[in-house]
Amino acid sequence: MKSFMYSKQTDQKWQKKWQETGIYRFDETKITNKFYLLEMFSYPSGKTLHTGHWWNYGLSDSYGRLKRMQGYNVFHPPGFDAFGLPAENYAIKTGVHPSDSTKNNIAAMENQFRAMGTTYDWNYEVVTCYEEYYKWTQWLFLKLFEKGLAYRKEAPVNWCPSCMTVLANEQAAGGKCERCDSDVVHRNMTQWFFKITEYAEELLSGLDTLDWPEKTKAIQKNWIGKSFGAEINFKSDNDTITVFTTRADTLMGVTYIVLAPEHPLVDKLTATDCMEQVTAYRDYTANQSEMERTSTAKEKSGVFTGAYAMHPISGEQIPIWVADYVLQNYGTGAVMAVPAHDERDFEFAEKYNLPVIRVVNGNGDDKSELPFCDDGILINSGIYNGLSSEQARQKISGDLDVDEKGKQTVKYRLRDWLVSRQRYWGAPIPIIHCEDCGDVSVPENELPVKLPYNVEFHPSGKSPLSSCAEFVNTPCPICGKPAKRDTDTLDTFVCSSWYFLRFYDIKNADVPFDKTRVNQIMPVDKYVGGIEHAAMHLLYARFVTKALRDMGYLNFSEPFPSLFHQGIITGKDGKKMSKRNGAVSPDVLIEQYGSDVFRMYLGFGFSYVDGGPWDDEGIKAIARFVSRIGRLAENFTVLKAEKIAIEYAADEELEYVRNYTIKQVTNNLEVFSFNTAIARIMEFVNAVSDYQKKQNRNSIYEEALLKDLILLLAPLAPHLAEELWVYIGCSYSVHNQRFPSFDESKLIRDTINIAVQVNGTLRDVISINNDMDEDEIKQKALSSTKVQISIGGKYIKKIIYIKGRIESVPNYV
Ligand code: ANZ
Ligand code: ZN
Repeated sequence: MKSFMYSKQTDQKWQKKWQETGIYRFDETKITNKFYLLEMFSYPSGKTLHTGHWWNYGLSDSYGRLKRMQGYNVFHPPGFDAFGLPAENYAIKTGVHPSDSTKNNIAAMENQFRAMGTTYDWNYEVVTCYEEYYKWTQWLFLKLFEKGLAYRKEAPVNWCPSCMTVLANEQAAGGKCERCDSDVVHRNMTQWFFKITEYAEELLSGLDTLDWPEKTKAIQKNWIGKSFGAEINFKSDNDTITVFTTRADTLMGVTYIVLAPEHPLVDKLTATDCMEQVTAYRDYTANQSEMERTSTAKEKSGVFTGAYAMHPISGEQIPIWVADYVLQNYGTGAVMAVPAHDERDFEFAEKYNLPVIRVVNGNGDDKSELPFCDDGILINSGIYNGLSSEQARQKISGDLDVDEKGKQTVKYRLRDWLVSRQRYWGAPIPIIHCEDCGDVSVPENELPVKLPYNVEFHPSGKSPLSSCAEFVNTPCPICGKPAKRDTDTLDTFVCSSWYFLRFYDIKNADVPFDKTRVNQIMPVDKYVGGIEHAAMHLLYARFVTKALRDMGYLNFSEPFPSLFHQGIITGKDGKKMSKRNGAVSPDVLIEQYGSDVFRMYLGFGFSYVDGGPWDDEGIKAIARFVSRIGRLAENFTVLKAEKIAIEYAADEELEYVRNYTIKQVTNNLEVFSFNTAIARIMEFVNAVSDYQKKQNRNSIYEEALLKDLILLLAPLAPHLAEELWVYIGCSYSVHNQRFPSFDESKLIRDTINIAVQVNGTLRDVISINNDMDEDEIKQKALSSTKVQISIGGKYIKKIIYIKGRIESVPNYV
């Protein structure tokens, strides 16, 4: 008898065979049966895969293997998110050009993914920094630009002084740079934005249709931040001033109104004797930028117009001022000023001696100093006194609506997505700036705008590309005059906002994806990745999908209807994994134990949803478990050599365990609960081992048991299962077999134990037969001595029987 062996050599043997036979090639002819499994792709930033990668990609692969064995045509493509700061920072650290280091890193990672034994079909590999990919990232930019969904404006932006680049709001949440944790500062710069706000409502309402973790939906919902503001009308003679406010609750505290200097009503309303100073003030503000005007540091200024407007509730006459801290292009260009509860209004009122009326107290009647800008409880507001700010906003805007004096408006917290970066390692923005023609698209047939190789990429705060004259200077595509290319590159989140659309048409050189093909393969049936992307990648990808749908390229609205987040494996100290805190390189463990021992160890040692701190203590136990399985197979081959049974004879007790195991493992794997699945398989191994100790072993039955065991193992230990499968005499490949199914009827046991309670206290456990009806069960419960004693001859008020579980006999005293 040949003894059973599993090692790293086993892995290599089968990896070679899988590659030769193309077993994981996606079958394009069976597209209607597709199952698109995708993991959020990785950054090729370090040199080798660490345990975290094995965790993310190895176990998700096990899920894909289950789907294959359930008969799905699984589409499981690999990819690399190769542009962006991690690759660039790595290159800066090592002195190697980002393009070279990235290519090397990708090659090393590809090999390791093979060593992991993944089901990736390498014919569909996406690498975002290759020209044939970023050409289409640029195409996406141009499509959005043509649709008015990409635009350029000067804006206060988040600037990371350490990475020397701007960041999206999402990357600067909490005032810290997402990449390096430095404090983010604000700068005014001209930047490119994607108009994600245009889709705010649909991004919000679409969440209801998604099979996503509730927590993630809540994060997106909160980030989109739908809230209700109000527009309120103040009458002034024959004109109406409409103000926009988010604080309708402070309406009774309004002491003046401010119009932006450019507001069209300024000329009309201003009293003759005030005209001179109003005109002078307007000239003065005309020379200032939006930034200067809204700077909090700047001293407030303004002038009185000599006109008044009527308060919509009190009917009082409110003075109308002109001031530059109100902007014409925001809201309605007019503000109701409430100095008691707004910083700017307070400062202004102090300076010009305007009244300050407090209308909101802190909770618990806290009369803190003014201005008090939080929500609280209303005072000095007539019938609204005592309401909370939130209640008052609803009530006041509701009341105004009835009289057509105002209405609720919707407001979102979501801001447009800032996509330009002053960094080298990204897709150049395909725009040419011409003095005469403005911002001009690079013609589609000239894409890609190639990222030049010889550029000083160390960060200086200026776009590295601006120092590259050959890149910058180019004729205007419209008028032919000398013009300049945009020198910013696209945020790497733009690359990943559409990559899932490219995989299935990776070789297409004419379009980013063929419409028919993309609609066949999409949406992704299961998306697996970390929750840290909840308000970034997962939001951007939804936006881009909806925008492309509206341009007629896609016939679906959501790219990822079903999402799973794995937890995080941390270092021994609970912090992000690094060599220092005990992260053992997978290579070492694989060398010693083999890939499947490592994969199963990760699956068994940690809960996939929760993750946890790294600990390699238990890996030996998994290695022993693998040897035990090997011995079961050896014992079987000995039996088979000695005596072949003539007919199949099942062991009744074992049939229960077998069917139970199959049911549990299937259900557990469906929800990524690898640890419980492996625990059930371990119990099954014990049961089979007990069977092998019996005198009258039946070889046909035993073969059936072992086959099921190997099939159950196949998703979790793909090389080991392949080796076992062939070892017991079956033919290649175990991965083309169906996952075992179970017989529900075998799970009903003839006798079951049920608990009997009296007045809610457990008194006895009785054994009943499956075919007993309710009356018989009640009789049996009452005949129990223990139950009799606790009832003590008292009157029984009610007997409740809950099927298969419990009987309760409350008595009446
Ligand atoms: C009355 C009020 C009372 C306000 C109060 C605030 C606090 P966000 O949240 O940023 O949208 N506002 C409205 N239009 C403006 C404009 N064109 N230029 C400058 N400021 C403008 O800010 C909305 C608030 O900013 C509005 O709510 C308005 O001031 C001001 F205790 O109205 B508020
Ligand atoms: Zn031009």
